[in-house]
Amino acid sequence: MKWIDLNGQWFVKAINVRKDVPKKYVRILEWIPATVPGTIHTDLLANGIIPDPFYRMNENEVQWIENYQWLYRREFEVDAEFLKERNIILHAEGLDTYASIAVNGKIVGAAENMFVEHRFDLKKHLVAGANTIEIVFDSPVKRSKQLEKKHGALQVALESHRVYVRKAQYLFSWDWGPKLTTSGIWRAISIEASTGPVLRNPFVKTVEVNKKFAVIELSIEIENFQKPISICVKVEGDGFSHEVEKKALSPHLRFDLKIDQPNVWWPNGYGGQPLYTATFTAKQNDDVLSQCSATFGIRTITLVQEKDDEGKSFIIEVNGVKIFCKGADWIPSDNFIPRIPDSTYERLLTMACDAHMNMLRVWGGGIYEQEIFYSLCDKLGLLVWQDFMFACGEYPQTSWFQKLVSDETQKVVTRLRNHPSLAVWCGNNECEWLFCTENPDKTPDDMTGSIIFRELLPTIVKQLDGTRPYWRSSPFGVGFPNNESNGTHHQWHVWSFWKDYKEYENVNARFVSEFGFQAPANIKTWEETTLPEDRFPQHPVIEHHNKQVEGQERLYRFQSAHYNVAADFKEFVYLGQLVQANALKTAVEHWRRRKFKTAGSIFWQLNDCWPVSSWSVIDSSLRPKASYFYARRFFADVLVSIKKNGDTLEVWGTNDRLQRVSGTLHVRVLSFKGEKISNLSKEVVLKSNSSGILQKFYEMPVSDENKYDRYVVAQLVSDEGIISENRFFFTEPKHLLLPLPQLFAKFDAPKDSSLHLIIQSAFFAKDIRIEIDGYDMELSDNYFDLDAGTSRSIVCSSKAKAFDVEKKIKISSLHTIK
Ligand code: BMA
Repeated sequence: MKWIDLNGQWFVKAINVRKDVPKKYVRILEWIPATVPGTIHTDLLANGIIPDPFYRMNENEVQWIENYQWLYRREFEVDAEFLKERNIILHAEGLDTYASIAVNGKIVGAAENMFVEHRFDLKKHLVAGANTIEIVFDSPVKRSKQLEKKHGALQVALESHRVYVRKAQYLFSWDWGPKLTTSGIWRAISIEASTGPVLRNPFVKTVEVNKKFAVIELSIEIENFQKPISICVKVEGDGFSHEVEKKALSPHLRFDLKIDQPNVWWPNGYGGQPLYTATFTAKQNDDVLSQCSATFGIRTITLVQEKDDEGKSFIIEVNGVKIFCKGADWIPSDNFIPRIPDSTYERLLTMACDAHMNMLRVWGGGIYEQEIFYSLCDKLGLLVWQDFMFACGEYPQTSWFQKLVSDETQKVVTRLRNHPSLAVWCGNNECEWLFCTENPDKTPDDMTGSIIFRELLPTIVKQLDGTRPYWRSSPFGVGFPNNESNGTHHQWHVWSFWKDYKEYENVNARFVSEFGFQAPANIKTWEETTLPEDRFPQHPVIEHHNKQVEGQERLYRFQSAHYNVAADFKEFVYLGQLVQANALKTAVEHWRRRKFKTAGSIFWQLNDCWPVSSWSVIDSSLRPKASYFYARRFFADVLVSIKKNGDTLEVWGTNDRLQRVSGTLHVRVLSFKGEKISNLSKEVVLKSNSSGILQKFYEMPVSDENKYDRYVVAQLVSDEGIISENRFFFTEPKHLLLPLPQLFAKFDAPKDSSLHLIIQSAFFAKDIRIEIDGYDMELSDNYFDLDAGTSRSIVCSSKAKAFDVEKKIKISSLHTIK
C-alpha cells in the first residue's frame, strides 16, 4: 500500500456569498491559509478574521459563519509510479458535514455524515505531477432547515432541525455549550494506492475465558480478494507470543486460538489491563502485500437483569464479577474538536482514573470519540458506555435517513469493537424519555424514528460485534422509559426541576446514568475568558456563559439553601462549587450504600467544551472544581458514609474490593473547638464487594441545641492507616457556628520531585481551599475538612521550589463571622 498524506496546509475561502459581506470580513472572499484537520472557525481565528469565539460574548459575533459555503483547496504531487497501482482511493476519515469533493475539477464524490470515514475512487482522476483537490462544504444549518421544511418538524429539544443532519448535535448549541456550528475536514485525509489484496476490519473476540485458558476468535476481511492467499497472524502481549500461518480461501478469514493461563483485562480498581495485539500480514513470497493489526483485551462482559423485590437489577459483570459502575458522562472537550491535543485526553482520563472511576459514558449528543480516547480507556481500565449519536428528540424515519444511519452504525461498530474498554452500546440519549414525557398516552415505539433504536442498531451490533450488551436508550426501561424499578435512570428532578439534592436519597433507581448539579468554572478560567469588570455573578457576560435556561438562577437558589449567598464573584464560585460537591456526594453515597440494588452512579458531567458554569467537575481549562476532589473521596474503593434515617443515625461501610476489609471503626462527636464529646470504637469487617451498616445510633449523638457547633466524624482504620473518613453535620453549613480555625501551612522538607504542604488547624476547619497564586499546581487534595488540632500533608506537583511558592500560598476555609 502506498500513501499520499493530504493533511497540513490547505487554503479556504467563502463562495456564493452575497456581495454584502461586512467590510471587516472581506478577506474571506480570497484564499486564506487553512489547517487540515481543522474547522472553518479555527481557520478564521488563525487568520485574525474573527475574535476568539469563547471570549466574553464573542460567540454572538461569529454566528454568520454557519450560513456560508466554504471551499477548501490544496495542490499535491503524484508520481507516475503511484498511478500504476490498480486501486487509488481518497480516504477522508471525517468530513464535517455536507461535502462535495472534486479532484482536478471533476466531482469524485459527496458526503453527508460527519461521523464516518469516506472512500472515493480516484483511479481515473489523478495525473502525474501537480493535482488539485477541492472540497465544498454547504452550510449545515441551511441544509438541515431545508430538510426540516421538506419532511416536517419533529419533537426535538433545542434546535429542532439538527436531527436531520448526521453531525455532532451539541454543535447546534446545548445547555452547556455555545452555538458554533462548524464545517471542515475534521479528521485526517490521504490517498491510498494498492494493487493486491488489502486486509481490513480485524476483529478479536473473547469466546471463553476461565482460570486455565481463554479461547479467542480472530477474523479479518480481505478487500480485492482474487485468489487464495497466506496470512500470517501474530498474537503478542503480556508475555505471550504466538505466530500462525493461515490460508484464506475467501475474502473472510476466521479461526479460534487458545491462550493458556491468560491474563484478563479488568476495569480500574479490579486488576490490571493487559493488552494484546494481533497483527495480520498478507504475504506473497517474502513481499508484504498488506498488514493490519488490532489491540484487544481478554475479558467477558454481561448485563445481569434479574427480578427482585424492587423490580429488575441492572448490573454490569466483567469476567463474572459484579461491578458497581462509578463514573461520569463525557462530552467533547472543545467545540473545535480537531484542536484538542492528545494531552487533554490524557489529563482528563487520568484524572477520571485517579478519582476511582471505572466507567465513562460517551454521551449521544457529541461524537464517536477519537482513537486516543478509546486506547487510553483500554490502558486505564475505564469502561466505556457508548451511546450512538442521537440525543433528546425524535429522528427521521425516512428510508434515506435510515440508510445513512445503517452505514454509520456498521462503520462505527467495526471501528470500535476491539476495545476491551467498550462495555455497552446504547441507542441514544433521552429520546424515548422525552417523547413519553411529552406524550403520556404513547409508548416508546410510537416515537418517530424508534425503529432505529429497537431494530436497526441492535441488529447491526449483533451481527458485527455480539460481545457486549446493547441498551435501547439512556434512560430506558420497561414501562415508563425513566423508571426507577428497572433499566437505567436519569435523575433530573434534582437541579433541573428545582428540587434540592437531599431528594437524591429518595431515588432508588437501578443504574443512574445521569444526575448532576451545576457549578461555576474556576476563577483562573474566568480570568482567561472575561474582563475584570465582567466578574460579577449576574453580569451579562457571566450569564452568557451559563447556557441553561434559568441556570444562573438555580445557582443562587441552591447556594442560598446551604450557604450564605456571596455577592463577591470569587466567593460565589467557591460556594457554588461546594454546593455541587455536596450534591454529588449525597447522591453517590446513597447509591453506593444500595449496592447492587443500584449498580451504577454516573454523574453528569466530567468535562466542558468551553469556559462555562455547567455540571462539569473539571472545567474547560482542565482545572478541577471542588467536586472533583470530593469525587476522589466519594468514589474511593472503601467508603464510610453516615446517613440520618428518621430518628436513627447509621454508619455504613461500602467495599468495592474483591477482598474483605477489616479494621477499627471510630465514631466521634466533636465540637468545633476540639472538645471530644463522645467516642465509640469497634472492630468491623466489610465483606468483599458489598455494602452494609457498621453502626447504628438509635438516639442522635448530637442534640438539637448543640447542632450548630458539634458534628460526627467516622473513621475506618486498618493496617493501611485511615482508609476512609467522613463527617456528618446536623444543620446546613450556613447555620454552623464555625470559629476562625487558625490555619497554618508550611512546606515540609522536599521529597522526590513534589512538594509536601503541611496544613494544621487549631479549631475545626470546614472546606479548606488551597490556592497558590500564579501557579497551576496539581494538589493531592483540596476542599477538605480538618478536625481541631490536627494536620494534613498535601502533595503539590510542580517544578517550582518550595521557597518560591511559600509566599504565594493562600489558605482559607468556611467560617462564620461573629
Ligand atoms: C441531560 C443530558 C444533556 C444535558 C444534561 C443537562 O439530560 O443528556 O442533554 O446537557 O442533561 O441538562
